[in-house]
Amino acid sequence: MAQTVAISPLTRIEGHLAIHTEVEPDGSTGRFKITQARCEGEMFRGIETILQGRDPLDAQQITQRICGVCPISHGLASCMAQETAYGIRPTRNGRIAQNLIFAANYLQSHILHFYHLAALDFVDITAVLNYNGNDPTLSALRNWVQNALDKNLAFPGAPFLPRYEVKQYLNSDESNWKLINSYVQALQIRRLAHEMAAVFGAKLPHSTSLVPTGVTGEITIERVLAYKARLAQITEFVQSVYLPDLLTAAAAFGHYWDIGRSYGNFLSYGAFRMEENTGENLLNFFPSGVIIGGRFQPLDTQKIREYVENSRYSSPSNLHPWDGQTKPAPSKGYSWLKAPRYDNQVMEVGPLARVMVTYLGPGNDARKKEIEDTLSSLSVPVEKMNSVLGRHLARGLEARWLAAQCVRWLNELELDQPAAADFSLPRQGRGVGLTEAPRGALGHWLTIQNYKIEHYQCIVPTTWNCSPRDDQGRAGAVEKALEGTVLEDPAQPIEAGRIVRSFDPCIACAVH
Ligand code: NFE
Repeated sequence: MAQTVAISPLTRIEGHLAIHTEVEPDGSTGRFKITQARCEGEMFRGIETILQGRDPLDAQQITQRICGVCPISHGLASCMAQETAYGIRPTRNGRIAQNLIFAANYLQSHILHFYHLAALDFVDITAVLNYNGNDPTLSALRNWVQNALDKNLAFPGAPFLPRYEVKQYLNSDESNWKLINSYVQALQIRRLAHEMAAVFGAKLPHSTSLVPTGVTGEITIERVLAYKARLAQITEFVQSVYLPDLLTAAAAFGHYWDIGRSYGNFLSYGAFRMEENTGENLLNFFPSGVIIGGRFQPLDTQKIREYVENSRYSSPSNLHPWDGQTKPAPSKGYSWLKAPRYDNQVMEVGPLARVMVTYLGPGNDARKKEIEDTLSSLSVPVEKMNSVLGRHLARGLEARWLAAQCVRWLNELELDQPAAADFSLPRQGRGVGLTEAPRGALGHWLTIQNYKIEHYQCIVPTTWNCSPRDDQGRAGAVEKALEGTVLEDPAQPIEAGRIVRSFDPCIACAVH
């Protein structure tokens, strides 16, 4: 008989997300299969509405407040939307300094996701109970776990349960212990990444230095060296801790190459500008493009629409973001996320989408080879990238590529040359800023009238991934990835948690 399984709230993500599923017995196996899934974004923000009537220059500050995890991507999308509206371009130093701030935030975000959000789905944290050294963080963690066990409190791996069965975790003490050590080390590495972003970004999480055309600070040798020293430590961590830990988890949970498959349609706007230009169709370090039916197509943003049939909005459905509206209707639909679609298709965005666009699109031969070499070392065909483990692996590859590229960008900075250009605001104009946040395709669409923001719409990565059903009833990407999944035990739906977390959702962003 059909029953419902809910995870509400889903923890170890950003923001408020509930997952409701219907499950049915999977033959006579004693297991259950998800037949339908609903992703419910459970809050409203209204930042697009707050922006109306404000000075356009406020936008890169206000939109950064959409999120504390990926603020730089919002700041940059906003700066680029303003650049196109003002008819200006970044300076060389400005572009590179923005890339360096952004890359630092990416590295921080991917490491955060793997260790501090996702890893506890795979690691038996009780391995820390054997710790008898002097490290204050590990000692505090051990005491916390002991206290939670004594009082039967919720575990970070399963707040809706005392904890999962041990069989769900890495099965060797050595691996669990190694991952717990890395978890603690990763806290320090993320701090370094924030410091590294602040070298050119002035402060984090919400940078005060981002402006259209570049950054407000100067490019000095002290800043270059401060960034470089931190980058060396982070690169070392990515190479000798993050990637090996990722491969340990992949080896132990190999069946997750077959779990969490979405439609296989991928979208990337491209990110990290490689030329002093703005607007659409730029030369980017992460390329833009679309994969539908396994084939690459160039990006055409005219094909984007947002649907609201199942969303908590009374605004018209099927609008392009130039015309998009945000009118809350709390009693309608089942999610505060809209449902963006590209050419009428449901798209997955994020690291996996970028890796697939890199792999199936033109150029980037060295990265294509790296993808192939990594997969063949795991004996996994590229088709299996569309999975829980594929999403984790894509983040690891990106971290390696970005860390290496930052060295080149540092070398390309021109000391004591301007890091931004002068410009004046037009009375009216409109502009679009397209980039790739760590979690995927991010667009800001801006219209200016009488020197004020008349209209502002954002379509955000998690809005794509965690969207509810659209007007045609098609499930969003995460909903699709859940459907068909077999749960060993519906009372402990760890498979569903692992699938949703592999997308690294941020509902604060998604509802913006
Ligand atoms: Ni709030 Fe974000 C990223 C953006 S996700 S984390 O990465 O934009 O929707």
